[in-house]
Amino acid sequence: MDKRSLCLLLICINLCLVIWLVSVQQLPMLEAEIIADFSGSGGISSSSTAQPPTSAKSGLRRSRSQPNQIHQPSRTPSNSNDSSLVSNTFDNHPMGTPPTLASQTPTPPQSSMHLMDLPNFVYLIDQPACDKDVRALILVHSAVRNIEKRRIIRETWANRSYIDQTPLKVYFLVGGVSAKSEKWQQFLGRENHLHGDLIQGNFKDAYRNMTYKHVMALKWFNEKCAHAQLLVKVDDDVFMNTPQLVKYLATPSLPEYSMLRDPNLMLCRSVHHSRVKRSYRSKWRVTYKEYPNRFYPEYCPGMAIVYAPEVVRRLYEAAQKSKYFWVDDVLITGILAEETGSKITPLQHYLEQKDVRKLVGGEADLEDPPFLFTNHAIKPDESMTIWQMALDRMQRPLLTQPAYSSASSASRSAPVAPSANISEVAQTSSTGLS
Ligand SMILES: *[C@@H]1O[C@H](CO)[C@@H](O)[C@H](O)[C@H]1NC(C)=O
Ligand SMILES: *[C@@H]1O[C@H](CO)[C@@H](O)[C@H](O)[C@H]1NC(C)=O
Ligand SMILES: *[C@@H]1O[C@H](CO)[C@@H](O)[C@H](O)[C@H]1NC(C)=O
Ligand SMILES: CC(=O)N[C@H]1CO[C@H](CO)[C@@H](O)[C@@H]1O
Repeated sequence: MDKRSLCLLLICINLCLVIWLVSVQQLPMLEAEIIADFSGSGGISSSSTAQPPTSAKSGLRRSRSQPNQIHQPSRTPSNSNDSSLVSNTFDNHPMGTPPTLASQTPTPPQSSMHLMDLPNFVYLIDQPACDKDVRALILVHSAVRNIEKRRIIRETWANRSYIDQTPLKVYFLVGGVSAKSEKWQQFLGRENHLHGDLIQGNFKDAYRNMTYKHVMALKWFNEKCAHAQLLVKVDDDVFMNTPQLVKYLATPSLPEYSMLRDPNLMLCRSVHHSRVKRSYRSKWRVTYKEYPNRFYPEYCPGMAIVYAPEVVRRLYEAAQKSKYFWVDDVLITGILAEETGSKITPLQHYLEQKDVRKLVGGEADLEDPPFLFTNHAIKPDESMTIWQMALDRMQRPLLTQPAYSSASSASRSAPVAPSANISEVAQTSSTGLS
């Protein structure tokens, strides 16, 4: 009896010791990883094992990373390719007048330049503010290297020949590449030159930096598109049924029409009672410091979320003051939504993997059931097939005329630089759709 309880006590003490040791050692580990990260290959994927930033550690993280700040244009005026990238950005400025080259001078521009705990946030690639007729802004979260996914999306549900005739606007959000991957930056510059649809922040594009991207989406909408009725946030492996959204926006007799006008809308397939991953084996382990509770609050998985502007504003303001937590959807649509009293509206218009297979296999109709989003991990050929079905359904011969001329003519008084080249490119490279 006595021995037994003594044994138990010893085990307890041991356990406590182990826990304490692990928690104390996290800091030096983090430091080592950051040094390795920045002196190492500098590739985008090399950071995947880095510890997520927390507010307790962010001071350290910042002071270490600042000298290496990736493609901070104001710090690298000597790099001609960087400055050409920046001037390309300014060509797209809504007013058509380049700001007084703040990027070339060491003084930062006056508007709020921080994004959560990042003090020097800037857009490395930017787009003009939304036209008045934009009703829904669709921001697609994409990783720098997901060129193929962006290509498929541009060929299908975000095809400009279609989108430019609708009140929708689609942009892709990417992060920065490390200074050593300049080729990728040049590639992105060219991609944007062709398509004019990238928005790039200067935080490193990394899985554990997704919260920056999400808050950047809120920021961009808030500052450049707040008159629109909706912000749609999707991942680049989701098929978004854009014609269906257009229909809902334009048909007052449908219940969805009024649902999408709810000023408190935050629409998604929410997740309840999700347990926090604590396993030490998991690459994506969340520490107790990062998030202390056992379960997350109800939240919207990031793959597809529809926000009303008022909700975006509230969440953005809360996020700017919030401690960084790398699980972006939990932080923004769970924790901060709770904090700001934003409720989730359950999304019915959604296709599971098996429904996608049925649809693609011809066993179901595009409108039966009607959907706004598919599950994530959609395959290219599935996207192509569903888009072809959507095209077949729309009677108008949408895609016969030269791309982009009709829709953009009305609103474009500002000189948007690449438009001439875009149509050229679109015509010469229209090999894609089967
Ligand atoms: C800029 O990019 C071009 C190719 O696009 C390359 O030939 C040139 O060396 C680059 N210049 C600098 C300073 O990196
Ligand atoms: C949009 O669709 C048209 C017609 O199917 C196609 O020729 C074009 O390449 C598509 N646009 C893009 C950017 O893929
Ligand atoms: C996130 O971005 C910041 C700013 O660019 C960078 O210092 C940090 O290392 C990035 N985090 C990861 C995990 O790559
Ligand atoms: C590649 C290409 O065609 N570039 C053209 C883009 O548009 C400008 C101005 O319209 C031309 O000067 C470029 O030659």
